[in-house]
This record gives sequence, C-alpha cells and structure tokens, in this order.
Amino acid sequence: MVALGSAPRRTTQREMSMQTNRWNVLFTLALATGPLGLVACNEPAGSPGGGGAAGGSNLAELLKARNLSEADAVAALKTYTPTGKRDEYVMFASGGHGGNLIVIGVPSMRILKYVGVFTPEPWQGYGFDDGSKSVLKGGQRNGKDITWGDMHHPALSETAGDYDGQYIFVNDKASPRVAVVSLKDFTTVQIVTSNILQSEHGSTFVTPNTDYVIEGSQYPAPLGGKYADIDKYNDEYRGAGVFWKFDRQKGRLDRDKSFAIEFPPYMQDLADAGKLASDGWAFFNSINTERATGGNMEGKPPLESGASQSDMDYLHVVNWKKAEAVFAAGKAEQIGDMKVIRLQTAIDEGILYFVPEPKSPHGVDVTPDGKEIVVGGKLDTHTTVFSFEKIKALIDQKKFQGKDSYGVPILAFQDSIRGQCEIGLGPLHTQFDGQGNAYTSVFIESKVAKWSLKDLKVIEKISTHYNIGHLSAAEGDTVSPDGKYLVAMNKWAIDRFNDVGPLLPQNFQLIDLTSQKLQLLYDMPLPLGEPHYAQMIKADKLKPIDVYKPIGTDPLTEKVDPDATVGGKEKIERRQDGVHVFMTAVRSHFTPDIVRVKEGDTVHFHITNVEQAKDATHGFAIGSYNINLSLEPGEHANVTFVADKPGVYPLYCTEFCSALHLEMAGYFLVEPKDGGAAAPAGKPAAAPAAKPAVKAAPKAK
Ligand code: K7E
Ligand code: CUA
Repeated sequence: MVALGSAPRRTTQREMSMQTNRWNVLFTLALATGPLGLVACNEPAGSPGGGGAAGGSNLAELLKARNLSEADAVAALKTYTPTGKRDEYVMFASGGHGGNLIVIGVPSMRILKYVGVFTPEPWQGYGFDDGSKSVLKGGQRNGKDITWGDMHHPALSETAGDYDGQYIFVNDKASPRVAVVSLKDFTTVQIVTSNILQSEHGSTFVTPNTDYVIEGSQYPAPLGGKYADIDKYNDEYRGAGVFWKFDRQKGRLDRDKSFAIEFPPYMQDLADAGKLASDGWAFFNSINTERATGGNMEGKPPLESGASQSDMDYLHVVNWKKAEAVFAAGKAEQIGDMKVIRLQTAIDEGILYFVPEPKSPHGVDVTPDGKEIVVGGKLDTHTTVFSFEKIKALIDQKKFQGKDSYGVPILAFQDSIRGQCEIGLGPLHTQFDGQGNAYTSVFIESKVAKWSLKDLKVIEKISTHYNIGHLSAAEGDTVSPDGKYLVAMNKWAIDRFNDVGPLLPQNFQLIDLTSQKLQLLYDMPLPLGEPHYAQMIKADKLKPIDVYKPIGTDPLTEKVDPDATVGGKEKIERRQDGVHVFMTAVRSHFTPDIVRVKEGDTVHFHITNVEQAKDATHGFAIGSYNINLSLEPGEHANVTFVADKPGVYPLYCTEFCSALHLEMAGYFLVEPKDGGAAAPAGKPAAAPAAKPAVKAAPKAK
C-alpha cells in the first residue's frame, strides 16, 4: 500500500525488504487506527507543523500529534536517512554571493560541506595559508582582491558525456572568473580570469570529455578592459565566448591553450556544449539583440524595456572544433590577456551562426542524445526544440535567411526547429530523465512542468514555493540521466519557514520523479547566497581521499612539500628571509609549542599534521594575527606573515580533536625591538637608539 522510494544505496536487498515489510506493517496499523487523511491541509498557513512532538511512539498518534498527512509520512520515509546511512546522490550547488560551493546529500538534503572557492572559507582554512592564498590571488581582477563571488553554474567534469567525479568547475558572473575544484579532496586548486570579459554568465559548461570549460560573456563591454563611451556601444562593445583548455593530467586550466571567440554586442546568456550527435559544437543564447543600452536619465528607455522589443533573439551556434583548429593555425589575435578569434574570422571560417529564438530566452539545454537543443522562452510561453540535424544541414547547404548587422549568417527559425511545447508563463531551464521526459522550470507560475520530448506535450505540473529558477535532476546533464530526484531551486521562500527578518533563505525543494504523480518531498532552506544551479552525481562515482598520503603532502601539488616537517625533526631557524618554524601537529600538541621571534621578523610557519587517522584534523590559530589553518591528517601547510606587533599571543588548535584538545596550545612570543621595555599595548614602542644585537634564534628542544 505504501510504496517506498528508492532505497539508500548501501542497503542490501534483504535489509530493504525487511524494512519495507516493517513499514508496511506500521502503516497498516497506523491507517487502521484512525483517519489520517489530509489533516494538514486545513491548517492555517504559518501554523507550526511540529506541534506536540511528544506524540508517543505509536505511529498513528505521532502523525496526529504532528498534524501530518499520509502523504507527509510517505515523503518523510523517502527522504529520511538514518544515522550512519549515506545518500545515493551528491549535489553540488552554487553558493551564490558566498562564492563557495555547497555539497548536499540527496535525498536526505543534508549539507555535507561548504567548499571555499572565490572567497575565504575559515573552517577549511581556505584563504589563510600561503597555498590557498595563492589560489585566491589567481582571481584578483586588475590587481584587486575580490571578496565575494556571484557563482551560478557548477559543472562536473565529464568523460564521454558522463560525470566522472574528478573535478568540478564553477564561475563568477560578476568578476569573470572560473575555478577548478578537485574532487579528490574537495579543494579549490585554481582560479583563472581574463580581462577580455567584464562580466559573464554562460559559464561553466564542459565539453563531453572536459577538453574545454566554456565561459560566455553577459553584459557587452570593450574587449580587454578598454574604455569606450556607451554611445559607441554598437561599434566598440562586444561579447565573447571563452574556451578554457583543461589539462586533465595537471588538473588545471591552461591559459596558453585557451582562446576566445568574439561575439556581437548582444547579451549572451546561458550556454551548453553539444554532445554525441552535436559534439564539437556549443550553443549560447542571447537577450537584448536590440542592443538597448539603458539611459533612463538620458532620454532613452530603461534597459529592460529596450531589450524586450523584438520577438526573437539569436541562438549562437558555435563550431568549437573548427575554432580550435583556427586558433591552432595562428588566426587568433591577442586582445588583453587572451587570444581572440575575431568576429570576422569567426564568420569567414564558419565558426559562428545564428538561429532566431523566442523571446528574451533564458536556459539552453542540449538533450541527452545531443540531437536537440531546448531553449526556455522566458518571455515566450514555449520551450523551443531545435534540431541539430536540421541546423547542421542548413549550415552545410549554406542556406541562410540573411545576416545580422555584423554579418553573421542567420538560419531560418522554422527550418531549424522540430517544434515547440506550450509550457506556461516564464519557462527558464530544462533537465532530463532517462525516459524521454523533460522538466522545465516555469518561473512566473512557480511550477515544474514535466513534458514529453517525443510529442512535445505537457504531462504534468507541480507547484514549487516560489519562483523557481534552475532545477537539477540526478545526472541531469549527462548522456544518461537517472531521473529519480529533482531539486527545484526557488528564489523566494515567503511563508515556508520561520521568519528570520526581511532577508529570507532560498528554498530547495526535493521532488520525487519516480512516484505515480510528481511528489514534493522536502523543503531545504539555503541561507547563504543565491545558488542558481546545481548538479547531482551518483555518490559512488566520487572517490575522495580520506587522508593526505604520504605525510607532509601539499594539497595543491599533491606532493610532499619541500618544507614538510618530519616528527622528531622539528626546529626553529633564523635565515636571511626571516624565522622558519618547522612544526608538527599531533594529538595533543604542537612541536615546538613556544615560538619566540622579534618584532618586525618575517615568520614562516611550516606545519605538518603527522597523523594518518581519518578525521584527525587539527586547527592552528594565532588570534590577532588572523592566522587560521585547517590541517587535515597528513596535510602540510605554510603560512608567512610579518610579526609587526610585539606581544604575547597564545597559539592553539581550533578543532576539538581529543580529550586534551584545550591543552593543544602554546605561545607565540614577539619580543619588542627595544628588548622588552615595551610600550603599553596599542602604542608603538619607541624606536631604539641603536640597532639591537641579533640574538641566536631560539631552538626547539
Ligand atoms: Cu540564475 Cu542559470 Cu545564472 Cu537561471 S541563471 S535562474
Ligand atoms: Cu588538535 Cu584540537
């Protein structure tokens, strides 16, 4: 009678059938003891759902006491993941403004980790040691630290169009940046940026073997960070698609092998890479092909109305394989810090084509077989299904209906599509299952529409709360999606949670795709930033390490750090460039635990966590110097700073690692230059009359 959802991965068949039996028995009992019906439906909005948690241990009483319906109980059973049990899927959600990546277990919706990417993440010590600081430095724009991100689209690395669980890439729309996160240890290993773009959005999307990570621009600007007044918009402003070459061996993006393709000054929006039938091609859609510039105080229409005049914009169809060859043949031009295939070259070489698309569209999603491209109409009520075969045939026959103002060939809309599906108000993004269904978020209606790719008919709609943006289905962007679960990523929460002031969390809603009718299972508040998109991978594809091996490994090089400290060889050394402290951490002490330096010394801490026990993390903190490291078992970290303020600074471990964790502490002593006649705290010591003699550096025992 009560169907269980998909079982947790690690549960055996036998356990499973035992559980099913048990629950069936419980439910039969529960349903027999009284009407459960739709109790919750009559509740006024905002009433506590968990009133009277002490409902006893009888299931029927419990349901009644907590105002839960049978459907609620079924939903609970489909998501509840008992202690010690793992999730079947892992979702990587963008952290939005937080500039970090959020790792979530599905179906439990438990948050497993925040991975610092574009912003420091204190718990991981990300942005505090020399290595991660250098990663963040890669994301400086014009020499400036950027202390937030506008992360939108994570993209898992793929092999033959399937998530391979090795890397994940993310973007920053505001300050165009792309980051590489290694899924070996869930650590950000690289951030790149190019001054070719001043904003981006069609990013990140990977080609089927992760040869390239695609970054498409959003708001046009002169390429390379140059200045031109906005009345030169048509002539001087441009968009571009950057193809970052990924070196899988090194696990890094290779700037020298990366290139960009210049686009007209339309606002390119989302992008997707072709696969299988359309491998070698990429698709970017666009808004504002009207080229409105705003100027609502200068006698011009506001940008949003200027940009919504035409019924059609342009789907950009890009032959990146050809672009790669053209780039290799040296036909790209250096602009700013990037090699760019100029617009005219892209036209001449057959790299760029346009197909009209209705109207100010948003998402562009290639179907699992790569044969079709689904575009969400946003201001049009349809999703439009473009046929790659038709597009390719028109290109091959050079059958164009005309050219845009920049000379880009335009294919005829009707000849390029298979058809359209009437979705509703505000179709945005589309995901797929393995059964030929598509799921499109319908923003204005706050619904997910399930529709058939075969006959382009809506099968069913389910309400979400509220204003759904992206949605993420299990393995939804691969050549073989799993279906099963879908997460609606809602922009507004309004009445879903306890009130927490005017700024509300986002609301992730888990939807079961396996039930007879789509069923909403769970609401998960996301109170960190606005995550736009997420990808969901089968958990058993992830094979992260549990400790760093061998001891002393630098997570960035994956090799033993040259300054790794071996147990028993700890020391403090004064060198030309300052004081070097070679330290180990182990339950429950740092060695050395007293470090003496002089005011003005540059201090280099080289700290190795010499443990190999899983989860035996030590923190290392020196308050007031902003030193905060997280040393995972086997990990080595370096941190360099100037001891410019004399005083006595406790140092201690910030992870409760053992019964003697509080005692895992010591002192960092910064002797004043005048040798101890220190000025009171807060006042600088008087400059010494003579240079103090350099004392021998203290040695650790
Ligand atoms: Cu928010 Cu993909 Cu950036 Cu749509 S985008 S919602
Ligand atoms: Cu080490 Cu607490």
